[in-house]
Amino acid sequence: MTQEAGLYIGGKWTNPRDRKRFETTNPATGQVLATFPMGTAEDVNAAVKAAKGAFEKWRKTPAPRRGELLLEVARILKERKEDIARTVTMEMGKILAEGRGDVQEAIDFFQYAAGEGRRMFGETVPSELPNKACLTIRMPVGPVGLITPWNFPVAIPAWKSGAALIAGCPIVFKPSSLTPLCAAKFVDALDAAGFPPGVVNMVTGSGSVVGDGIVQHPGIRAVSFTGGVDTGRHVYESAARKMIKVGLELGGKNAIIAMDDADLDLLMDGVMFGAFGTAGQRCTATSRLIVHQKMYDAVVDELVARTEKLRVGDPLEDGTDMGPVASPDQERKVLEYIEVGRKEGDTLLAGGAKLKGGVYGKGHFIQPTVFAVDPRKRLAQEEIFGPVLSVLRAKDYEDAVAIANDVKYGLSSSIYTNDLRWAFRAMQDLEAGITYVNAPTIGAEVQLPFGGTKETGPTDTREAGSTALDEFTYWKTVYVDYSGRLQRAQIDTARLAGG
Ligand code: TXE
Repeated sequence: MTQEAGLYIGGKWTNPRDRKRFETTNPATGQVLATFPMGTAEDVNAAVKAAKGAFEKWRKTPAPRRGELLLEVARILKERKEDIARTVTMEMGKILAEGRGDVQEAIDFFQYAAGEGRRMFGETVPSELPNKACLTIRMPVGPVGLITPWNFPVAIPAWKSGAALIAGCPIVFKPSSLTPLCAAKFVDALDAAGFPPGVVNMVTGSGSVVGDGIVQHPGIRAVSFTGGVDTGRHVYESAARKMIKVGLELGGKNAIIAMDDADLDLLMDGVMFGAFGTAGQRCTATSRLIVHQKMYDAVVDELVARTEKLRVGDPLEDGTDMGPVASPDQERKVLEYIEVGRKEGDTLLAGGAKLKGGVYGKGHFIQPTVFAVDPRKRLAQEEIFGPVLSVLRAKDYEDAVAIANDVKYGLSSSIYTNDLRWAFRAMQDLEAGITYVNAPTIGAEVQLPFGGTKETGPTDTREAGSTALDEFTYWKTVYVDYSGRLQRAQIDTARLAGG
């Protein structure tokens, strides 16, 4: 049955009748799952107004108390995990084990962020003057906008909202129009936890009206965005005009380097998971495999054999390795890239076609695909965001690193080797926010910073980890003079206590 869902503003679900509606569908079956209102500028205004109204009370709620609400969200998500995980799988097509992982990541992050409420450290620094204290405290920036994509429809909203809420910032959240049902179920868990009205708000609708409206609204004091590079650049420019903080995470062209001493089985397990997990639609997906020439033939043989064995099908069914891509647009884009590979003369090693008929008849299923590619070709340079892996040959370590770094993105990276020299050099040499050793490019844990360099996004913000608060807070410096007289920094020279 199709659900009729609504907007969440000021602590209430509302379903304005006069809004146009859009559908969210299952990419495996074409079935319509729910309809949502196309939010308007008025809805954005109402949500920002509610968030502004809630700010004073929320920022003054002691952070450990805010943390208790976050723990409650984690508990509720745990209780609802299976239902939300199935919604993730039905709404965007990742296999059920990965759908459960998506929700688990949200639970993990809310538990982690709750603890930040009891840390939120500042610094105490000595003064150059006697009887004077100097310290720093974190200040919440105010209401914030959270704009999220469809590929982690629960985990990414959780990373952003968990950090904003513990910092003391009310949120106005706009989910991707491909996954509003996951977003609504996530917001429903926040609602059940009992945040004060206005602290949590969600408006569904188009990027150009709701997304842009949030970024440009004068009441929004920071924006956290995950999505495509072009949209991210636009958000960055708008945010710069308002001089507000902005966190951007815009994708990658992540590589695994396979050195000649790599353990072949371990490498192949990692490559298959990294390249074809979530049908390659992760910002950290392994989209390039750079192989030392001495290993190249053995790796390619094994890669082709394993890729051809992958079971593509119903993502809800046990035993399926890969589901559909998330939407008709995703399907079109991935098939276009496969065509680019053919036209540019890359060697197709496996897959390369849309799957049709039978269980595939109504869905967006694409064969897991492998091409042998030269480093400057488009398949080796551009983010495909689908189940297409490019294999490249390298002469030696230096050549492999040069190829790995020769792209415009810098999110995740990996090296498989048992030689400490290569492992430690790669940690320094790879231009990326994340480097794995003997593990694929995916698998971030919530207690560590997450983000990239180059066109993946500005390096001054990082989601997750102890850095998560930086996106939503600024530093206040406090001087407390308890000398009882005017003391002048840099001018007074008698600096003995009581002097
Ligand atoms: O992204 P968009 P899409 C990449 C990936 C994918 C491509 C397109 O290559 O194929 O982007 O995906 C909102 N102002 N990534 O179309 O359009 C939009 O409604 C403010 C990589 O989904 O960037 C959605 O909520 N917001 C990525 C969000 O931005 C706007 C994950 C992302 O949408 C807006 C997803 C505007 N003008 C896609 N226009 C990753 N880094 O993992 C749209 N939006």
